[in-house]
Amino acid sequence: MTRFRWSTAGESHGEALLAVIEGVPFGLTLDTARIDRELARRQAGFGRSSRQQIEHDRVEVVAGAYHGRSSGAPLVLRVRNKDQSLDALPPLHRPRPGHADLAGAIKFDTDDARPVLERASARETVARVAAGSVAKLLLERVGIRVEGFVSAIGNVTLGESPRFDFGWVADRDVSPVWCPHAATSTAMCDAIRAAGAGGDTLGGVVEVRASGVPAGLGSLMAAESRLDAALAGAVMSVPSVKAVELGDGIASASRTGHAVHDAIAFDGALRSLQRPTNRAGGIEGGMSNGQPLVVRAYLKPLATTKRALGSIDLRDGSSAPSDPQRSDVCAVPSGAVVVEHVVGLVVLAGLLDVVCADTVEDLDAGFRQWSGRRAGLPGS
Ligand code: EPS
Repeated sequence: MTRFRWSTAGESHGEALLAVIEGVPFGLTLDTARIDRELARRQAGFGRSSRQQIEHDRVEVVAGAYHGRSSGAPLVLRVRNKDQSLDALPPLHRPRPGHADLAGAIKFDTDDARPVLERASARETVARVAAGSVAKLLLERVGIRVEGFVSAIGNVTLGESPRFDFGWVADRDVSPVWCPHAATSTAMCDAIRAAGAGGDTLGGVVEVRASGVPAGLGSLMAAESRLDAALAGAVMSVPSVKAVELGDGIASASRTGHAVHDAIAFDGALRSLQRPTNRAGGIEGGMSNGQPLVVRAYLKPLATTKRALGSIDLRDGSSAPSDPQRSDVCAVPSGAVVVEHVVGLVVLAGLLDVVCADTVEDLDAGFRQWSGRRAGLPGS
């Protein structure tokens, strides 16, 4: 029985985006100002469309609270859209290659892809960030921290991987593209500007790190209980993500075992296991291994391009340029925030699988007991 799960509802230009979160322990202070700050991070980032000037995302707790704290009931969060023009918007007959338009129109047997794109829109990620903010509030209680950054936009790549101590967060937070390196951020903005000027779009790479994750989340025993599979599935479900990498997964495929696997050591004085490298990205055998998690997501360029792509009119099959919609040039900075929150949701689900917690106090005590028993050498 999975105790913790979440889902979202809502359309890009409908009334609101909603998140339903089940399994939130009783007694969590629902810090809406904190959730709003995370929503603001998602909205920011150079390369977004004028839609972000219209929307000012604010969370409302609709259900599952009692005097500002979680009540143990399903928690329902709502973020209202300011642009609620859904029923007044024109039909979409000319699908955009790379978007959900065509496959969705075929699936639902309609020549108007409007309802498809409304739900496929990355606006839905507002609800994921709201839900993920609640997950992060719970994770922070037990010392788990999850942070994301942009490591590439188009062919502009962050040269050096930031250290594992989160010292880079302050630099990320002053970057217009959430990249913790000033000169690279400037080059990324230039690349976005150039793509936009040519009526084109850009993708990129985001990286999420999670520290304080104890060893033993997830399980090797069944396919659906593997933490790596859960992370890959959840991150892949974020719009635009086309590939997910854990640790140095991609480079590992072309290296030898000795160049890939992280040696195991034991510090007798500290009575703690040590891994001098973390190429596995904190997961071995589908389980967390006590090292920081490293999750990378590769985002394709947005499918809505001002300069149209080749398409057809669904009503008669005639060649026609794809339907231009108001859109972003690059949403990779937002993607870093979204993937960060999705990773938080998966880690929390893994934690609540091993530490059963009806209340936040159960979570605190259960975490201490569970991870305390697993410190030092196993079986000792
Ligand atoms: C999106 C298209 C744009 C984006 C939107 C995602 O919206 P609009 O068509 O209203 O200009 O701005 O993202 C958001 C609104 C958001 O808040 O992230 C798309 O087609 O996916």
